[in-house]
Amino acid sequence: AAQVAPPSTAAPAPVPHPDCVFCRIIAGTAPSRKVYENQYVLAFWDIRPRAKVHLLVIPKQHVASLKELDDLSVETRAALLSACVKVARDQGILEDGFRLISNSGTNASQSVFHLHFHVVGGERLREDAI
Ligand code: D5M
Repeated sequence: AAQVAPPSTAAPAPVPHPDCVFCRIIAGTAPSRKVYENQYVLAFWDIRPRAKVHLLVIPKQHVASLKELDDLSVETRAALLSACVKVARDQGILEDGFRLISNSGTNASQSVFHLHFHVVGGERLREDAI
């Protein structure tokens, strides 16, 4: 019988963006403290934590910000939000509450132009912080 390949469920290989530090973290050419990874997303500690727990969740496919969200596959979009909740649970901050933030563009003072969600908690957060 002819061999028929099963349908592939693998995500397409991410296309790294030149000079993007988060693409270098994904490629393994820049260091990070990873906490979770799957075929769509990566989660790691923020280099400048502003709370006891401060993680970043990013898509492996480079897009600059939420403005480009629709350029990501529906699987990646779902994986991003699920990973944020999963890493919060794994860090033990789900029950007491946490904050999920994505700075997008100039008015939000976005500083790294690879979409990322800040997962922040582990302590009482000020209303105007982060
Ligand atoms: O936040 C960008 C965030 O990214 C900021 O909290 C610092 C963090 N950052 C920048 N470079 C790194 C590396 N190399 N590892 C881990 N975290 C990093 P924004 O929302 O764009 O203002």
